[in-house]
Amino acid sequence: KKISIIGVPMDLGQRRRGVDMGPSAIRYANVVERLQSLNYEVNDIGDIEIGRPNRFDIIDEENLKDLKEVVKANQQLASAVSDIVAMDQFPLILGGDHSIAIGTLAGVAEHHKNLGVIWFDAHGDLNTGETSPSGNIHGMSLAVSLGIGHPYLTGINGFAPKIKPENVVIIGARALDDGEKELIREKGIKVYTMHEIDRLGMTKVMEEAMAHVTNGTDGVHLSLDLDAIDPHDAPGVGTPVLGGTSYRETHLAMEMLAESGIITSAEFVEVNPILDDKNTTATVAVALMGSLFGEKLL
Ligand code: DIR
Ligand code: MN
Ligand code: MN
Ligand code: MN
Repeated sequence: KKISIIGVPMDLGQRRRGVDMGPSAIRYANVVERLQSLNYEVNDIGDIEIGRPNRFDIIDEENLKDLKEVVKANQQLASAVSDIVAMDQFPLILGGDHSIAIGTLAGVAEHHKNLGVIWFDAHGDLNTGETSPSGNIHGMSLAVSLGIGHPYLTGINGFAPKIKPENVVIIGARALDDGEKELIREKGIKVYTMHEIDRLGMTKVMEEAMAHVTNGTDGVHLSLDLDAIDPHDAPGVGTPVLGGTSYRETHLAMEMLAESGIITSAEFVEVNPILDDKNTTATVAVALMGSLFGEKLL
Protein backbone atom coordinates (compact mmCIF):
# COMPACT_ATOMS: atom_id res chain seq x y z
CA LYS A 1 0.00 0.00 0.00
CA LYS A 2 1.13 3.54 -0.79
CA ILE A 3 1.26 6.29 1.83
CA SER A 4 0.38 9.82 0.77
CA ILE A 5 1.55 12.61 3.07
CA ILE A 6 -0.18 16.00 3.34
CA GLY A 7 1.18 18.84 5.47
CA VAL A 8 -1.27 21.28 7.00
CA PRO A 9 0.59 24.36 8.32
CA MET A 10 -2.43 25.48 10.33
CA ASP A 11 -2.03 27.66 13.42
CA LEU A 12 -5.34 29.52 13.44
CA GLY A 13 -7.15 26.92 15.56
CA GLN A 14 -5.28 28.13 18.66
CA ARG A 15 -3.23 31.13 19.88
CA ARG A 16 0.41 29.92 20.05
CA ARG A 17 2.15 30.79 16.81
CA GLY A 18 4.70 28.29 15.50
CA VAL A 19 2.56 25.18 15.15
CA ASP A 20 2.26 26.10 11.45
CA MET A 21 5.90 24.96 11.21
CA GLY A 22 4.97 21.48 12.43
CA PRO A 23 4.90 19.86 8.98
CA SER A 24 8.38 21.27 8.18
CA ALA A 25 9.76 20.03 11.49
CA ILE A 26 8.33 16.54 10.89
CA ARG A 27 9.77 16.44 7.38
CA TYR A 28 13.11 17.66 8.79
CA ALA A 29 12.96 14.66 11.17
CA ASN A 30 12.94 12.44 8.03
CA VAL A 31 9.42 11.12 7.97
CA VAL A 32 9.62 10.13 4.29
CA GLU A 33 12.90 8.23 4.67
CA ARG A 34 11.65 6.51 7.84
CA LEU A 35 8.57 5.12 6.09
CA GLN A 36 10.50 4.23 2.94
CA SER A 37 12.87 2.18 5.09
CA LEU A 38 9.81 0.10 6.05
CA ASN A 39 9.28 -0.66 2.34
CA TYR A 40 6.38 1.70 1.76
CA GLU A 41 6.03 3.75 -1.36
CA VAL A 42 5.70 7.28 0.02
CA ASN A 43 4.25 10.20 -1.86
CA ASP A 44 4.63 13.61 -0.18
CA ILE A 45 2.06 15.76 -1.94
CA GLY A 46 3.01 18.97 -0.08
CA ASP A 47 1.04 21.43 2.01
CA ILE A 48 -2.51 22.76 2.09
CA GLU A 49 -2.54 26.55 1.80
CA ILE A 50 -3.62 28.41 4.92
CA GLY A 51 -5.03 31.94 4.74
CA ARG A 52 -3.50 34.79 6.76
CA PRO A 53 -6.36 36.73 8.33
CA ASN A 54 -5.99 40.46 8.75
CA ARG A 55 -5.55 40.86 12.51
CA PHE A 56 -7.41 44.21 12.43
CA ASP A 57 -10.39 42.49 10.91
CA ILE A 58 -11.12 39.60 13.28
CA ILE A 59 -14.73 38.86 14.09
CA ASP A 60 -15.17 36.44 17.00
CA GLU A 61 -18.84 37.02 17.59
CA GLU A 62 -19.61 33.38 18.16
CA ASN A 63 -16.49 32.52 20.14
CA LEU A 64 -14.95 30.81 17.11
CA LYS A 65 -11.57 32.38 16.39
CA ASP A 66 -10.57 32.66 12.71
CA LEU A 67 -13.64 30.63 11.74
CA LYS A 68 -13.54 31.57 8.05
CA GLU A 69 -9.92 30.58 7.42
CA VAL A 70 -10.29 27.39 9.44
CA VAL A 71 -13.34 26.40 7.38
CA LYS A 72 -11.61 27.20 4.07
CA ALA A 73 -8.45 25.23 4.83
CA ASN A 74 -10.39 22.24 6.15
CA GLN A 75 -12.59 22.12 3.08
CA GLN A 76 -9.43 21.93 0.93
CA LEU A 77 -7.91 19.33 3.21
CA ALA A 78 -11.12 17.25 3.03
CA SER A 79 -10.99 17.06 -0.77
CA ALA A 80 -7.26 16.25 -0.80
CA VAL A 81 -7.77 13.46 1.76
CA SER A 82 -10.80 12.13 -0.07
CA ASP A 83 -8.77 11.90 -3.31
CA ILE A 84 -6.07 9.89 -1.52
CA VAL A 85 -8.59 7.42 -0.08
CA ALA A 86 -10.27 7.15 -3.51
CA MET A 87 -6.89 6.08 -4.96
CA ASP A 88 -6.71 3.39 -2.26
CA GLN A 89 -3.69 5.00 -0.62
CA PHE A 90 -3.11 5.62 3.09
CA PRO A 91 -3.54 9.29 4.05
CA LEU A 92 -0.97 10.51 6.60
CA ILE A 93 -1.66 14.10 7.67
CA LEU A 94 0.95 16.29 9.39
CA GLY A 95 -0.22 19.21 11.56
CA GLY A 96 -0.64 21.97 12.31
CA ASP A 97 -3.05 22.39 15.17
CA HIS A 98 -5.80 19.88 15.90
CA SER A 99 -8.53 21.87 14.10
CA ILE A 100 -7.31 20.06 10.96
CA ALA A 101 -8.93 16.82 12.18
CA ILE A 102 -12.17 18.40 10.95
CA GLY A 103 -10.93 18.29 7.35
CA THR A 104 -9.16 14.96 7.64
CA LEU A 105 -12.26 13.24 9.03
CA ALA A 106 -14.51 14.98 6.48
CA GLY A 107 -12.38 13.51 3.68
CA VAL A 108 -12.02 10.01 5.14
CA ALA A 109 -15.69 9.75 6.16
CA GLU A 110 -16.76 10.33 2.56
CA HIS A 111 -15.52 6.76 1.95
CA HIS A 112 -16.00 5.17 5.38
CA LYS A 113 -19.57 5.56 6.56
CA ASN A 114 -18.91 3.81 9.88
CA LEU A 115 -15.46 5.08 10.72
CA GLY A 116 -13.86 4.22 14.07
CA VAL A 117 -11.66 6.91 15.65
CA ILE A 118 -8.83 6.63 18.17
CA TRP A 119 -8.15 10.10 19.60
CA PHE A 120 -4.91 10.38 21.62
CA ASP A 121 -5.02 13.70 23.48
CA ALA A 122 -4.59 15.35 26.87
CA HIS A 123 -7.82 17.14 25.97
CA GLY A 124 -11.25 16.11 24.71
CA ASP A 125 -11.53 18.57 21.80
CA LEU A 126 -15.26 18.33 22.50
CA ASN A 127 -16.07 22.00 23.00
CA THR A 128 -18.44 24.18 20.99
CA GLY A 129 -18.56 27.96 20.67
CA GLU A 130 -20.96 27.83 23.62
CA THR A 131 -18.80 25.74 25.98
CA SER A 132 -15.27 26.73 24.92
CA PRO A 133 -13.26 28.70 27.48
CA SER A 134 -10.90 29.89 24.70
CA GLY A 135 -12.80 30.19 21.42
CA ASN A 136 -10.02 28.07 19.87
CA ILE A 137 -11.33 25.71 17.22
CA HIS A 138 -8.60 23.10 17.89
CA GLY A 139 -10.50 22.38 21.12
CA MET A 140 -13.69 21.67 19.14
CA SER A 141 -12.63 19.35 16.30
CA LEU A 142 -13.95 16.08 17.77
CA ALA A 143 -17.32 17.66 18.61
CA VAL A 144 -17.55 19.13 15.10
CA SER A 145 -16.85 15.72 13.56
CA LEU A 146 -19.70 14.30 15.67
CA GLY A 147 -21.95 16.94 14.08
CA ILE A 148 -21.96 19.24 17.12
CA GLY A 149 -21.01 22.89 16.60
CA HIS A 150 -21.26 25.74 14.12
CA PRO A 151 -22.85 24.67 10.81
CA TYR A 152 -19.93 26.16 8.80
CA LEU A 153 -17.71 23.60 10.57
CA THR A 154 -20.03 20.59 10.83
CA GLY A 155 -21.13 21.08 7.20
CA ILE A 156 -17.64 20.83 5.70
CA ASN A 157 -17.64 18.48 2.70
CA GLY A 158 -21.44 18.66 2.53
CA PHE A 159 -22.58 16.09 5.11
CA ALA A 160 -22.84 15.66 8.88
CA PRO A 161 -22.03 13.97 11.13
CA LYS A 162 -18.77 12.42 9.97
CA ILE A 163 -18.52 9.94 12.84
CA LYS A 164 -20.74 8.39 15.51
CA PRO A 165 -20.09 8.71 19.26
CA GLU A 166 -20.16 4.93 19.78
CA ASN A 167 -17.25 4.51 17.32
CA VAL A 168 -14.91 6.91 19.15
CA VAL A 169 -12.37 6.33 21.89
CA ILE A 170 -10.29 9.04 23.59
CA ILE A 171 -6.99 7.99 25.19
CA GLY A 172 -4.76 10.03 27.51
CA ALA A 173 -7.27 12.68 28.63
CA ARG A 174 -6.41 14.70 31.74
CA ALA A 175 -7.67 18.23 31.01
CA LEU A 176 -11.38 18.14 30.23
CA ASP A 177 -13.60 21.23 30.43
CA ASP A 178 -17.01 21.03 32.16
CA GLY A 179 -18.94 21.22 28.89
CA GLU A 180 -16.79 18.41 27.49
CA LYS A 181 -17.43 16.17 30.50
CA GLU A 182 -21.15 16.75 30.06
CA LEU A 183 -21.01 15.84 26.37
CA ILE A 184 -18.99 12.69 27.12
CA ARG A 185 -21.69 11.54 29.56
CA GLU A 186 -24.57 12.57 27.30
CA LYS A 187 -23.18 10.77 24.23
CA GLY A 188 -21.62 7.87 26.12
CA ILE A 189 -18.20 8.42 24.53
CA LYS A 190 -15.56 5.93 25.65
CA VAL A 191 -12.68 7.70 27.40
CA TYR A 192 -9.50 6.24 28.88
CA THR A 193 -8.16 9.05 31.04
CA MET A 194 -4.65 8.87 32.50
CA HIS A 195 -6.29 7.28 35.55
CA GLU A 196 -7.39 4.23 33.53
CA ILE A 197 -4.02 4.06 31.76
CA ASP A 198 -2.18 4.07 35.12
CA ARG A 199 -4.59 1.57 36.57
CA LEU A 200 -5.03 -0.93 33.73
CA GLY A 201 -1.79 -0.39 31.86
CA MET A 202 -1.50 0.60 28.21
CA THR A 203 -1.76 -3.00 26.96
CA LYS A 204 -5.23 -3.53 28.42
CA VAL A 205 -6.35 -0.03 27.43
CA MET A 206 -5.33 -0.64 23.81
CA GLU A 207 -6.93 -4.09 23.70
CA GLU A 208 -10.23 -2.63 24.89
CA ALA A 209 -9.95 0.48 22.73
CA MET A 210 -9.23 -1.53 19.57
CA ALA A 211 -12.16 -3.87 20.27
CA HIS A 212 -14.38 -0.81 20.73
CA VAL A 213 -13.44 1.01 17.50
CA THR A 214 -13.58 -2.11 15.32
CA ASN A 215 -17.06 -3.13 16.48
CA GLY A 216 -19.27 -2.54 13.43
CA THR A 217 -16.89 -0.11 11.71
CA ASP A 218 -15.41 -0.06 8.20
CA GLY A 219 -12.08 1.63 8.94
CA VAL A 220 -10.23 3.26 11.86
CA HIS A 221 -8.66 6.72 11.92
CA LEU A 222 -5.85 7.57 14.36
CA SER A 223 -5.73 11.21 15.47
CA LEU A 224 -2.68 11.75 17.65
CA ASP A 225 -2.24 15.08 19.44
CA LEU A 226 1.39 15.16 20.64
CA ASP A 227 0.18 16.74 23.90
CA ALA A 228 -1.20 13.32 24.88
CA ILE A 229 2.42 12.43 25.61
CA ASP A 230 4.04 13.69 28.79
CA PRO A 231 5.66 17.11 28.25
CA HIS A 232 8.99 15.67 29.46
CA ASP A 233 9.02 13.50 26.35
CA ALA A 234 7.21 15.84 23.95
CA PRO A 235 7.79 19.46 25.06
CA GLY A 236 7.03 21.17 21.74
CA VAL A 237 3.27 21.57 22.03
CA GLY A 238 1.07 24.63 22.58
CA THR A 239 -0.90 23.34 25.56
CA PRO A 240 1.30 20.95 27.58
CA VAL A 241 -0.33 19.15 30.52
CA LEU A 242 1.69 17.26 33.14
CA GLY A 243 1.11 13.56 33.69
CA GLY A 244 0.81 12.22 30.15
CA THR A 245 1.69 8.92 28.53
CA SER A 246 5.38 8.06 28.46
CA TYR A 247 7.48 7.69 25.33
CA ARG A 248 7.42 3.90 25.65
CA GLU A 249 3.71 3.62 26.51
CA THR A 250 2.87 5.61 23.40
CA HIS A 251 5.17 3.44 21.28
CA LEU A 252 3.57 0.33 22.69
CA ALA A 253 0.17 1.68 21.63
CA MET A 254 1.48 2.30 18.09
CA GLU A 255 3.11 -1.16 17.97
CA MET A 256 -0.17 -2.78 18.98
CA LEU A 257 -2.00 -0.80 16.29
CA ALA A 258 0.58 -1.97 13.73
CA GLU A 259 0.13 -5.61 14.79
CA SER A 260 -3.64 -5.34 14.54
CA GLY A 261 -3.53 -3.73 11.10
CA ILE A 262 -6.76 -1.83 11.78
CA ILE A 263 -5.63 1.75 11.06
CA THR A 264 -6.72 3.11 7.66
CA SER A 265 -5.71 6.79 8.05
CA ALA A 266 -3.71 8.83 10.56
CA GLU A 267 -2.75 12.35 11.58
CA PHE A 268 -0.07 13.66 13.93
CA VAL A 269 -0.82 17.17 15.17
CA GLU A 270 0.21 20.06 17.44
CA VAL A 271 3.98 19.81 16.89
CA ASN A 272 5.25 23.33 17.62
CA PRO A 273 8.99 23.63 16.82
CA ILE A 274 9.19 27.16 18.29
CA LEU A 275 8.30 25.79 21.73
CA ASP A 276 10.35 22.62 21.26
CA ASP A 277 13.75 21.51 22.45
CA LYS A 278 15.92 20.84 19.35
CA ASN A 279 13.09 19.24 17.35
CA THR A 280 12.49 16.56 20.01
CA THR A 281 8.74 16.51 19.50
CA ALA A 282 8.83 16.14 15.70
CA THR A 283 11.44 13.40 16.18
CA VAL A 284 9.13 11.62 18.63
CA ALA A 285 6.25 11.99 16.16
CA VAL A 286 8.30 10.37 13.38
CA ALA A 287 9.44 7.56 15.68
CA LEU A 288 5.80 6.90 16.58
CA MET A 289 4.91 6.82 12.89
CA GLY A 290 7.68 4.27 12.44
CA SER A 291 6.05 2.04 15.05
CA LEU A 292 2.58 2.62 13.62
CA PHE A 293 3.79 1.44 10.22
CA GLY A 294 5.45 -1.69 11.55
CA GLU A 295 8.95 -0.83 12.74
CA LYS A 296 10.09 -3.46 15.28
CA LEU A 297 12.70 -3.35 18.02
CA LEU A 298 14.00 -6.78 17.01
C1 DIR B 1 -9.17 23.67 25.89
C2 DIR B 1 -7.77 23.28 25.39
N1 DIR B 1 -9.95 22.49 26.21
C3 DIR B 1 -9.88 24.51 24.82
N2 DIR B 1 -7.83 22.39 24.31
C4 DIR B 1 -6.75 21.88 23.66
O1 DIR B 1 -9.38 25.59 24.53
O2 DIR B 1 -10.92 24.08 24.32
N3 DIR B 1 -6.87 20.91 22.83
N4 DIR B 1 -5.55 22.34 23.87
O3 DIR B 1 -5.85 20.19 22.26
MN1 MN C 1 -6.20 17.99 20.46
MN1 MN D 1 -4.25 21.04 21.33
MN1 MN E 1 -4.54 18.43 23.19
